[in-house]
Amino acid sequence: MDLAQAVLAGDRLALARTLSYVENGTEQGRSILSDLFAYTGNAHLVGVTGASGTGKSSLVNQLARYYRQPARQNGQMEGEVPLRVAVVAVDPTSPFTGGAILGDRIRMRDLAGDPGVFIRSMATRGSLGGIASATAAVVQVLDAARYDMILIETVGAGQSEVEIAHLAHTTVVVEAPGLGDDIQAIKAGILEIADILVVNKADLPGVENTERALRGSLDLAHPQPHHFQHHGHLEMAAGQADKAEAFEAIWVPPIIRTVAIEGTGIPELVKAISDHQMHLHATGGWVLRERWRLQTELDMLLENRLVEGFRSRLPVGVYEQMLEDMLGRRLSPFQAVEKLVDMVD
Ligand SMILES: Nc1nc2c(ncn2[C@@H]2O[C@H](COP(=O)(O)OP(=O)(O)O)[C@@H](O)[C@H]2O)c(=O)[nH]1
Ligand SMILES: [Mg+2]
Repeated sequence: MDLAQAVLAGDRLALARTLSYVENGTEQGRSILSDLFAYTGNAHLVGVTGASGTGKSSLVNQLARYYRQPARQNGQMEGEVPLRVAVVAVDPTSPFTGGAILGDRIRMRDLAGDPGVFIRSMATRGSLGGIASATAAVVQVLDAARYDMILIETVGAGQSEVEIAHLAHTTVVVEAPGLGDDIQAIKAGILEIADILVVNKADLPGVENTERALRGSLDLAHPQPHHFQHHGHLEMAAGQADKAEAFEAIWVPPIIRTVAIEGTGIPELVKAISDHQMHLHATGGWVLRERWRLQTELDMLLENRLVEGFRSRLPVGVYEQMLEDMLGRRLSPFQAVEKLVDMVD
């Protein structure tokens, strides 16, 4: 049995090996990915992002535990088997052996014996673009390996989260009180990508302030549906059905309070995640996101491939020379690009 078949058959060792090949971008990894791709597209990908220390790993741990409960208790239909859960931790700010990941490992230990859970920390070397495409590939393998929920934890630091968020169907942005006056998500502009907002550490003082600040910026981002909600269904007089439909297509990110260390608010968060999934399916948003996700990946790979190929065809030293000429203000960046492209064509 080859490695791809072993992954499809649920062999964990084969899965771990495949993930390493794929993460390292080896030829073998690419070939297995191509074999597995037809089996992807079933998992619900949930990104969990926010500043360091807000409690993302603790939340992901609780979510995984929740999804693994017998079906009746986790909100699924009676008789259904618990969901299979994979966790992918991406933390470029901490070295692979660093404290944060070690802490995550300890937290995850109680999940580690469960065959329905698979946990993977990304070895985050290389460029952000490289991390994003490696994460996309790892997620695909887990999807093909029939994990229903794939929770992707990333540290909120700006543009890189936006890139990685493109991977997910549902993006959960985590805030916590007491991390300074500014709301990290607003500062980094990641509020725009939030489908669900979590105010974790709701046991700490300042939770009201954090929630109020989030609500304030949400109102700016989603003025219409909020207005609609305020005036309730009375506004839905005859002739306004079109308007109602338009409103229904808009998803207003709910704000959910949690205490991850106690498991408080986890059922509400699980419900919000499942509501969002249903919303996406009901509105056609799921297909749009799939397209968007795949387009992001295609663009990323195409860009990497073209730039790599292009650079390898440039005569040695030319690129550096262009840079020197730009530094000396003898060439504009546009001129440099034209010259480089002409040289290879
Ligand atoms: N008081 C309190 N502490 C929490 C809560 N959730 C997480 N923590 C603690 O906050 C710290 C950072 O949590 P962690 O999950 O590693 O955050 P991450 O960096 O976002 O992944 C740890 O010491 C957790 O035990 C919470 O709801 N309340
Ligand atoms: Mg963490």
